[in-house]
Amino acid sequence: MSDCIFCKIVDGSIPSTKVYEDDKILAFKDLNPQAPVHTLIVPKQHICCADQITADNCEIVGYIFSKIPEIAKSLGLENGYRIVNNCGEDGCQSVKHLHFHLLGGKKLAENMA
Ligand code: DGP
Repeated sequence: MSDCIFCKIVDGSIPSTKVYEDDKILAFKDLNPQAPVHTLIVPKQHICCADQITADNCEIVGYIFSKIPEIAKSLGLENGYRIVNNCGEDGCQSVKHLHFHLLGGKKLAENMA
């Protein structure tokens, strides 16, 4: 999508600090980190949010989760981490391209709401 920030990061027209990339997904450092390690993992295909995951496009979600252990290990998150997805207005999703926050590098707060 031409006006999507994360599509522009995927196509390289907006720079990012890449953590992992293959033909299907990209992981890059969050611009506004909320933890010592804060990486965003996005599908290269544009899916606007978790609410738009369907039987036709859900394979990429499983693929992302299959890669998370490898990405987490490369970031030194041997002691655990948190994966967060914000969806829609009440979920405070600010970028309308499906993404998973991978957070860690310290003991995270228990309260997520
Ligand atoms: P969310 O609120 O779940 O939609 O999170 C969007 C995240 O994206 C937020 O933590 C900040 C990050 N972000 C927004 N714009 C950019 C950008 O241009 N580059 C990078 N690296 N991160 C961005």
